[in-house]
Amino acid sequence: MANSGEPTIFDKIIAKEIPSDVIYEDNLCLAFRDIAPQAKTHFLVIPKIRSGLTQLSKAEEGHKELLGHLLYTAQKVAKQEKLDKGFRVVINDGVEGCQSVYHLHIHVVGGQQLSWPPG
Ligand code: DGP
Repeated sequence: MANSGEPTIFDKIIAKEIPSDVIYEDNLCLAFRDIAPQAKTHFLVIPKIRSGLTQLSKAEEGHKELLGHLLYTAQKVAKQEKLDKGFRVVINDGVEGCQSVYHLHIHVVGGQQLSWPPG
């Protein structure tokens, strides 16, 4: 889907209008398990208020603090999930980056040996 800035499925997850397996929540962000896990552990960290951040490449100066918080939260929840041997953080951006939901999200995958490079 193109980047329209329209509400996405993640707005419904934030509003608890559709169920999700939430594993962390604070005033700024939400972490929940991906519906189509690509590894033994796969969760997403998303801002609760999208504030123009449909994708990483739309980031502006004013988003820096939120971006830092999301990344900090990703590693915090990785620890909570006991990904002690390592994990991978991915942000898909745009069409060629295979982004499908236009509400910024950080993928965290792990819980098994990963390979590199990705496809
Ligand atoms: P991306 O391709 O980077 O835009 O990743 C979007 C991810 O969102 C994808 O891995 C699947 C996940 N996803 C899409 N819809 C839902 C949903 O309704 N619930 C959950 N938990 N995850 C979803």
